[in-house]
This record gives sequence, structure tokens and C-alpha cells, in this order.
Amino acid sequence: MQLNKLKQYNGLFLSFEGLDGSGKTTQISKTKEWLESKNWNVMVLREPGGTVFGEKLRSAILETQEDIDPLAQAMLFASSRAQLLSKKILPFLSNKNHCVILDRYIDSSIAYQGYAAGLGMETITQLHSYSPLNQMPDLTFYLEINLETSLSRQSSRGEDKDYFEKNDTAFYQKLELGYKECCKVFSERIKVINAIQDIENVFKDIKQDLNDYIV
Ligand code: T5A
Repeated sequence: MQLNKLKQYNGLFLSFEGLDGSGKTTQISKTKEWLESKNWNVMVLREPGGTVFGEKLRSAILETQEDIDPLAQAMLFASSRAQLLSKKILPFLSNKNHCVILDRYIDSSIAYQGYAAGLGMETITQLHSYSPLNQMPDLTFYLEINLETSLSRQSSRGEDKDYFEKNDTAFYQKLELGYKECCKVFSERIKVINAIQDIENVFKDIKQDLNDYIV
């Protein structure tokens, strides 16, 4: 695997991953509040997005009606990510007691573009061997739910489906497989959380893992 961790930051870098509707936004907001109560400075960002340039790329891909080539998707997400790292994440994390919480990161590219869209994990990791994309989080929470839960939580929101949410069951099965592979290959970094539990119990598990990082 090509990903070497050449850490260029001092603060705490967290990312949250999971299928659509796995509860990332919900748990990120609870984590932010909890860390702030312990006097951490916290910045929450989402991918794609988080910068003016990144938000334009987000609309370009999530709102398109056109079929996008998987490599074009991967490079677009990497582009948004590189901008976010160099303009927001790394400057903020140059300080101690500063934490960035990211809603999706490299594991989304591996699962969505690498596995579900068929590019392969190696293509994505190679793309991330260049600076600043080679910066990996200290800790990633994979909020694990099944496909049925993902679909039912998506539909309970009643919003229009974005580019990826329109995919069929076969796509989601490959996506799950991709995430399982990430959890295996990057087992030191990724903590798997049972996200089918109720919101408070999911958060309890997250706090337990996080405790080791904030002493
Ligand atoms: N993408 C992204 C790629 O293909 N490659 C990449 O490299 C990157 C970075 C982004 C899309 O882009 C793709 C992946 C995505 O398809 P997005 O709009 O950011 O899309 O969407 P998501 O990240 O999937 O966010 P969602 O809003 O869909 O899901 P969340 O944030 O995981 O879930 P959340 O917290 O909003 O919860 C969903 C609903 O479930 C309830 C909540 O109240 C809410 O109604 N809920 C629970 N209900 C019961 N029990 C629990 N434990 C619950 N937790 C939450």
C-alpha cells in the first residue's frame, strides 16, 4: 500500500465515514460539542466542499445529471481535498489543542470510486501519495450500518437524491465491500462503530475510542 503517513500537523485530525445516512453529521456535531467542553478548538468540514472552490466542485458532481467517468470523479474529489488540506486543515492543525473533524475523506474515495465505481484501491492510494494529499487522519470512525438502514434513513429525510444516492443495490453492495476492505487495510487508523444503535449509544462508543487521543 502506497500510503505513508508523513505527519505535517500538530493538532488532532479526525474523519467520519459511512454509507449515506449512517449518522456522520449527527455524531460529528456531538463530538464537536464534547471536545469544546474540554477546551479544544474544533473546526468541522465536509467533503467534497469546505472551501469556495470545493463547494463549486461539490455542486458540479452531486447535482449533475450526466454520467461521470470514475477517474474524473476521483480526481475531482482529490482536487477538492487538496485545496481543503492546504487552505484550511493544515493551517488550523499547526496549533496544538486544535481539532479538525472531517465528514468523509480518503476512505470515501476508496469505497465509492475505488470499489463501487471500479477504479481499484491502488489508483486512489497512488493519487494520495502526493503532498498534501498524503496527510492521513489520526483516527477515523467508520459508522457501520446495513443497506436497509441507509435507504430507510435516506428516505425519512424526504430530500431529492444526489448523484450517488441514485445508484442501485449492486453499487451499494460494492460500496460496503470497499469500506470493509478499508477497515481491514487501515485497521490501526479506522475504528468500526456499530451505528445501528441509538444515537446516544453510538456516541458513547465514539467517546470511548477518543479518550485515548485527548489526554
Ligand atoms: N463521495 C464523497 C464520493 O463518492 N467520493 C469522495 O471522495 C467523497 C468525499 C457526499 C457524497 O459524495 C460521495 C459520497 C456521498 O454520496 P453528502 O451530501 O455529504 O454526500 O452525504 P453524506 O455524507 O452521505 O451525508 P448524509 O447526510 O446522507 O448522511 P449522514 O451525515 O451520515 O447522516 P445524518 O447524521 O444526516 O443522519 C441521517 C438521518 O438519520 C438519523 C438522523 O436524524 C437523520 O434523519 N439518524 C439516526 N436515526 C436512528 N439512529 C441513529 N443512530 C441515527 N443517526 C442518525
